[in-house]
Amino acid sequence: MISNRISPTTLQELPLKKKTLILADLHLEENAAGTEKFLNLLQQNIPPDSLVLILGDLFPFWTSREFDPEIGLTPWERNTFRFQQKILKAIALYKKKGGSIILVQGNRDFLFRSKTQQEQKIKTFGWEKCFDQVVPNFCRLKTEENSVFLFHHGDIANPKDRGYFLLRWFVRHPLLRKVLFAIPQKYANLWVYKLKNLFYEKVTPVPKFFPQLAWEKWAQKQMKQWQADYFLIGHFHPQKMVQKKLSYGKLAIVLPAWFVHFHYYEVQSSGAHSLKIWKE
Ligand SMILES: [Mn+2]
Repeated sequence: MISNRISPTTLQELPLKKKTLILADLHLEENAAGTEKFLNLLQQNIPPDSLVLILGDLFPFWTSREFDPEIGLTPWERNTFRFQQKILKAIALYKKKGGSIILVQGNRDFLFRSKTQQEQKIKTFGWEKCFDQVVPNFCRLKTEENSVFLFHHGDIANPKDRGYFLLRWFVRHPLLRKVLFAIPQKYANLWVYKLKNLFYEKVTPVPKFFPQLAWEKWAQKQMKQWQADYFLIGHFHPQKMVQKKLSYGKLAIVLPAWFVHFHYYEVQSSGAHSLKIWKE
């Protein structure tokens, strides 16, 4: 029932750059190595004419509304908000200097802000300052040699993960967004943290196992629908990259999480592609 209502039907085409760096599941936290490496990646050594593609779950939990850390929050929560603002500002600076960065929405990225006039009166750290695009579902990249790379966060790969389907439907619901923008800041702050605790600690903790068969079936279907040669997702945090050659000679890939060993995938405009580790 739920899966029908939220079945993904949209596809966004990505601009082809000389290099596309795909980072999945960053889960950026304060004083974590993954955070330092990510800031380092933004601050140096990315060649011009490249694209950073965030494949979902930028933080353990965040929304694009600029909450007031001084209101109604515990010290730990205040620090979390301040930390996130610091990272978002670094991303905004990277973009301001001419970098390209696109976010594929994961199950931990809440983007409540829409562009209606009413909501624009609410103070937000608009995602427009940080990302060239935010992709809600699938996106696709065509290389010079016409090979097609398809991307998705991957949280709907396993139909048995009812919690994730419910979560996805709920947090993307326009009504929830309206409510969270309409109520006073103090209550919005608290509600967001209540939602976080409800969903991420009780209903859907980090996936415990990798549903190989469900993923293969889903990947095959999506690759056929979107005419892809390669299909990359994150979400499942495998220890090593998972690869599956599908029956018609196409390749489905599950990327390891960035925050573990700083893995990312690189696709060049020529079509050359490989898994790499950020060593700076
Ligand atoms: Mn995820």
